[in-house]
Amino acid sequence: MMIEVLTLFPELFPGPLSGGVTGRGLAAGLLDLRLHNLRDYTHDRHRQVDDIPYGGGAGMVLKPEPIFEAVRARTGNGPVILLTPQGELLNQSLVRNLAGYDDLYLICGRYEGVDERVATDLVDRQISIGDYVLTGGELPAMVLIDAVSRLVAGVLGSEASPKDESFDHDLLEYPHYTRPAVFEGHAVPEVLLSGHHAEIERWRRSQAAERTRRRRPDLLDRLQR
Ligand code: 4HQ
Repeated sequence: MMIEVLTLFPELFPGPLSGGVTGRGLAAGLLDLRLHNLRDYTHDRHRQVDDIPYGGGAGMVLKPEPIFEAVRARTGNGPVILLTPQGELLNQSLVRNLAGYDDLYLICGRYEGVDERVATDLVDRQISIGDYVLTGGELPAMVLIDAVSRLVAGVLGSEASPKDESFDHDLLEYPHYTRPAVFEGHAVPEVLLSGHHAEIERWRRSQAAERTRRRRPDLLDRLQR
């Protein structure tokens, strides 16, 4: 899978993507991360990427021309995605959908964001990683790349199995334990030491359901609809 990123800070990448599962995917060429510096798509002496907002107000807005030019120069044909708090919330079902493309093109804003015509007339989707305000779209892009790339065939080794996991059955994960059987006075639940596989399975299902009900009732509401 090829993932292109348009950013004012290409040096932030691969950053945390260079380690672990994603790092191996990149090294093996299963993931092809291509960075584009927004400033390279300007043509004026000052290489200006931003301008003051029409109507006044604080901060600067990214100009449309360099962003349109960069996207029009791309070779891929998968979706063009803008990372923005105004977008649809990223969840595992959206991640699965995105993992089905051969390529993605991610646009990272800075300052107050991008000229609205980028959102209305250039991009295919707007995606948010959560309801908080960051300084730029680069960390959201890395979050999206991490989540998508672990589903790309071959990127995932034995560290995780994308089948039996949180959100793949729309519930939180059951609790996991490893040795020692007693740590600082806290024992591993008896059933897990029993070797009784049917009982263990039943216990894990009920733990997953109960912690979802307590911690994330919104996930259960979504299931009922
Ligand atoms: N941004 N999910 C980029 C975010 C954000 C988010 C704020 C996007 C700053 C310029 N992006 N602008 N949350 O906080 O995607």
